[in-house]
This record gives sequence, structure tokens and C-alpha cells, in this order.
Amino acid sequence: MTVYRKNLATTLLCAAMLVALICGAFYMRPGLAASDAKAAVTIDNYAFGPGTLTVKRGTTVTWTNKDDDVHTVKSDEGPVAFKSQALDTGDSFTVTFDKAGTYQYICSIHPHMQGKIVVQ
Ligand SMILES: [Cu+2]
Repeated sequence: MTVYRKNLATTLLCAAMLVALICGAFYMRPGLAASDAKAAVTIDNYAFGPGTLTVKRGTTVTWTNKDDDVHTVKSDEGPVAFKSQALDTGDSFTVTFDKAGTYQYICSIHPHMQGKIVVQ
């Protein structure tokens, strides 16, 4: 009985180690490892800053409205569409970009306000 229990414990330990190894291998696999980076865009004076932001796939981008007027962040062209609510002064909006590509976006209230996120 004691031997059996010892074997069971060893088996479980081995299984746990195997799972950890497999998970680790997947996590480390180049190209699949998602970035958990963060980046920021400021909305001020009727403009997005920086106008073009280049990030790695998996990056979470936060737009913060520091203007006195209400703005939105709305995708215009790109792999995935996104649209914020109306952002009042101090409000923010976040999008995590999991798909590579170029995302062009505008403020739907002031369409001359344009920005671009390049996801690599
Ligand atoms: Cu606007």
C-alpha cells in the first residue's frame, strides 16, 4: 500500500512536470508568444498623439482624452474593427491588438482627426 501511494505521488508529480513543460514550450514558442505590452495615445487639441503608433502583436493600447471636447476612437480601416463610446475629458478607451496589420482610425465626431496603429 505504501509503495502504491509512493508510486501514485511520483506519477502525479511527473504528470504535473510534463504539463508544465508542455505549457512552457508553447508559451516560449517564438511568434506565438503574445506581448503583454502597453502603449498610450493621447487625444489633445483635436489630434491623436502620436499620430502613428507601432506596437507588437498583443499590445494593449489606451487612448485618453485630455481635450476639453468629447471625442471617439473609431476604426476606419484594418483587420479588426473597434469603436469607443463618446470619451469625455479624462475618459479612456483600450483595445488589445492581437492581429498584425495597419489600423487606421478616426474620431467619428471630428473625422479630420486621424490616427494609425501599426501592429507587427
Ligand atoms: Cu473628436
